[in-house]
Amino acid sequence: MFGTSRRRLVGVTAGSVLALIATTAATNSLADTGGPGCQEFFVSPAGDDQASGTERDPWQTIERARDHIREEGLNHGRMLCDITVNLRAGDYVVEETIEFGAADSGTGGHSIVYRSYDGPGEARFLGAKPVTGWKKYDGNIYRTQVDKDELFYTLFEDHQRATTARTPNRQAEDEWAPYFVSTNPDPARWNTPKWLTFEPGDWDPEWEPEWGDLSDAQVVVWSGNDWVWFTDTVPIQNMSWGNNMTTLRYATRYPMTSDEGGSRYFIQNSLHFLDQPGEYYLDWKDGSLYYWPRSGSLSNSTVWAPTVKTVFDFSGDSPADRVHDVHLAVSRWSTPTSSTGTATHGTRTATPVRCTSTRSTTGRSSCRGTGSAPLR
Ligand SMILES: [Ca+2]
Repeated sequence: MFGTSRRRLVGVTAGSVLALIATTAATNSLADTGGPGCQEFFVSPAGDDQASGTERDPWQTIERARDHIREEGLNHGRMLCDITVNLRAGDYVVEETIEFGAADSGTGGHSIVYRSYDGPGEARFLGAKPVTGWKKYDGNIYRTQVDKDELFYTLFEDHQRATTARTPNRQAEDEWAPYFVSTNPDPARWNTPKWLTFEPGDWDPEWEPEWGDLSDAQVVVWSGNDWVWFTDTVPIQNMSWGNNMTTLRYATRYPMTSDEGGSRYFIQNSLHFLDQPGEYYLDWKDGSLYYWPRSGSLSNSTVWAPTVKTVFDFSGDSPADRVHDVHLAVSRWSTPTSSTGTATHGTRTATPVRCTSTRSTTGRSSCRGTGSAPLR
């Protein structure tokens, strides 16, 4: 079902799934975009990369336009005006990060402009792909199969992030509370960060009718008692129900308890914890995915699984040879903002594609667009 690599799926964050086209790396006015004699190309989700790239015969991917400009040398030497790539309305599923290198730069003081032709927000680049094949499993819970080799760590229903099935349940969409708190029965165990002892009644032995049933489950804990600026997410290794204790597969960053008391935590990723709308459980052993839709039914909504961590990547060969004069623009319309200049709509809206220059240890300069638009 998923054609992408595990590498790209690891570490996917909530904000990285969708990138609306917005202005970034803009250094010049866009007032001359698309002027007489300037080359324009068209891309549409319904297009074909074997097409000619015209309005009536558009390409399907932004990469096809980028490659055409690069391979035909349209931006080599001194450009006489901007080159415009018009992105027609629709969803573009991004299965690999879209990369722009120094060879994709504008030249001669002109730019290559990739713009949402049909208006702000109409061309949407989705770092996710639909999950299909759902069938009713039990009550409100649906089930489907995903590729075991390409698992993921988050899920979306339409543009809203789902929650890994957990207990205790979140009391609100914008809160992680409430939590359990680890206990401290034996001061000799304060420095054993692989052992978590729980309050009797917090954990239910029925969660593990057979040995190992909780092997997919994880503890998400703010270890170190009252420290709040990080969490450890650690799989459960085994249970000792008689001692109200679990042994974690890995040590947490700090001890689970101290003389100040226990650490707050919740447990996640078990079918036993899937008991409210918006929760999902992924059985890593056989690739079964379970979800309770917020909408009540999957007939009118789409579930998305992430494909990439970074939607757009602007980079260069060195700090002195960076990609430049490439614009991602919200729309094709220009709006007068003063008597002396114009600005695209993108300069007046939030900028979901963030672009910052960094230098790696290899000296490679990069500028990454990490779609940070909220999915709602
Ligand atoms: Ca739950």
